[in-house]
Amino acid sequence: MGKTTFVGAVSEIVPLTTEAMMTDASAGVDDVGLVPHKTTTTVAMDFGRVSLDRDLILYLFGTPGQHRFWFMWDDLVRGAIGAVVLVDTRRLADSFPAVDYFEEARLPFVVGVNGFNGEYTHGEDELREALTLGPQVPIVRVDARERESVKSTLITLVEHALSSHVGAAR
Ligand SMILES: Nc1nc2c(ncn2[C@@H]2O[C@H](COP(=O)(O)OP(=O)(O)OP(=O)(O)O)[C@@H](O)[C@H]2O)c(=O)[nH]1
Ligand SMILES: [Mg+2]
Repeated sequence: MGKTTFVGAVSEIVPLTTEAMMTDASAGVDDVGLVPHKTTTTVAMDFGRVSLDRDLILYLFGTPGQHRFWFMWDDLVRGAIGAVVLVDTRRLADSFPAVDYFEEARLPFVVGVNGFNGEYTHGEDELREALTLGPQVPIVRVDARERESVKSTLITLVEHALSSHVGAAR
C-alpha cells in the first residue's frame, strides 16, 4: 500500500491518477478488512514524472494493486528500468506475487518497506527471509508521503538497476 501516495509525493507534474471510491463493488472482491480507513483505490494506474538529475528523468507508473488489473503489468515491464515493490508489513503476504512477478520478468527491483507510524515491525533479515529475496535485492525503508524518502528509494533503484546490467554484461 502507498503506491498512489508514493507517485504523488515525488512527481513534478500533477500526477494522473484514477482513484475511485471503494464501493460495494469492492466488497467481497478486494480484501480491505485490514485497512479500514482506506476509502479509495486505483482502478487503472498512477502516472508521474521526476527528474533525479538533469539527464535522468524517470517516468513513474503506479500499478493497480487489485488482482483483476494485473494484465497491465506485462506492458509496463517492457522498457522499464526497474520496479519498487512497496511492502506493507501488516500485509506481507500481499507482496509475494509482486516479488515473484519481477523475479520471473528479470526486472531489477527494490523492496520499499512502508513503516506506518514509523513502526518497522520486521528486521531486514526477517523480511528478506519472509519474501525469499536474494541477497542482491535492496531493502529500504520508505515513507511514501515524504518526497525525500521517495526520491532516495528511486535513486537506490536506479543504482541497483545499473549494477544489475553491469553484472549481466560480464
Ligand atoms: N503512515 C503512512 N501512511 C501512508 C504511507 N503511504 C500511504 N499511506 C496512507 O495509506 C493510504 C493508502 O495509500 P494509497 O497510496 O492510496 O495506496 P495504493 O497502494 O495506491 O492503493 P491501491 O490503489 O488501492 O492499490 C492513504 O491514506 C495514505 O495516506 C506511508 O508511507 N506511511
Ligand atoms: Mg493507488
